Amino acid sequence: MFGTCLIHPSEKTDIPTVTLASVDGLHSCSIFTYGATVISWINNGKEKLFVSTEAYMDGSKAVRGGIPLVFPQFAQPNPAMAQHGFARNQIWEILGSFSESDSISAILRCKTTEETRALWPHDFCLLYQITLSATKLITSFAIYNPNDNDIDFQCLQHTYLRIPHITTVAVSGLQGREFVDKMRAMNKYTEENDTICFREETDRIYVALQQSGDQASAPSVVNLVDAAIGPMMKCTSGVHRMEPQSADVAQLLQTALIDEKNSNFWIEYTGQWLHSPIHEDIDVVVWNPWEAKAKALVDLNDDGYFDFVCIEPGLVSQPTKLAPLSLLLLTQILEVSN
Ligand code: TA6
Repeated sequence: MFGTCLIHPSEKTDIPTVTLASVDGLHSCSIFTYGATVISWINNGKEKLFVSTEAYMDGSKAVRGGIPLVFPQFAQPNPAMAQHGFARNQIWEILGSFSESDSISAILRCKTTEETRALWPHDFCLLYQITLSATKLITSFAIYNPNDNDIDFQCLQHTYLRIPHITTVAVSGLQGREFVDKMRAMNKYTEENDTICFREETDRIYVALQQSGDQASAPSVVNLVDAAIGPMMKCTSGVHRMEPQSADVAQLLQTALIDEKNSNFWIEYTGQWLHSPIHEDIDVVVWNPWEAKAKALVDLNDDGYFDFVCIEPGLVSQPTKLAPLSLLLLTQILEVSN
């Protein structure tokens, strides 16, 4: 057996936390059910994610760090809804966990509430599968559309990667992509460099490479490298879209994903997709707040910007449309390079 799953109270609130841990004690991952926020990923005894020392961990505010989930909006196109939407502020339910020979997974779910409907007048079902293994953390964020009509939304995994120092790391793998630069009036540019270094506030949306025809595009592969350590983390991400193959599958999907609390169907229905090649490329946001913005953020310690870079896979450069009874899966594979 690779690992175990434990549900326990959190440090500063009774809102539960799920902790996946390898039986050898070397690897673990903790998911605060407030926002289904991964707040820790320890690989070979070393923490790989950044959480601010000033982060609110009592369920009163989205966690500053870890992997907050963004849905149904990125930034604040709808000013009546919180920046980055409401998914990271809901308490998610724990559907279950399952163990494979080389990994342990947990599955959480978030469904429509009165509060969300007042903010966004559509039904939805979000599912989140977190898989811990000896070399990887795989986070699969699924959006299911139970409505009779299409829904349009943005979604993203806002991943804060822990680093030795912001001036010694570089991000590679985005050369040739167009990006929207939030620091230059949202103007569009093309990335000329094979590595991106950080010397000022950086806030860019690198846009997914468009599929040509029905040619599936490759997933995004971004590498985080440190001048002293060398390659640190390989971040692979992409999208699967699943339309129900038939009416009875649609009914089964509707019942299982919305009405039942067990995770078995989710595992069976999506299991084959989770391990299949990723079909579609994805946007990647790269962010570091630098000094001034770090000082302005109440839940980020002033020098916290030295210690992280955000590499955030999502569908944010334009709203994504999802047909009725269909499911979109946004998968992030974080693989430790050393
Ligand atoms: O993903 C980058 C970004 O959109 C930045 O513009 C910055 O606002 C960051 O997200 C953090 O947003 P938050 O709402 O968590 O403070």
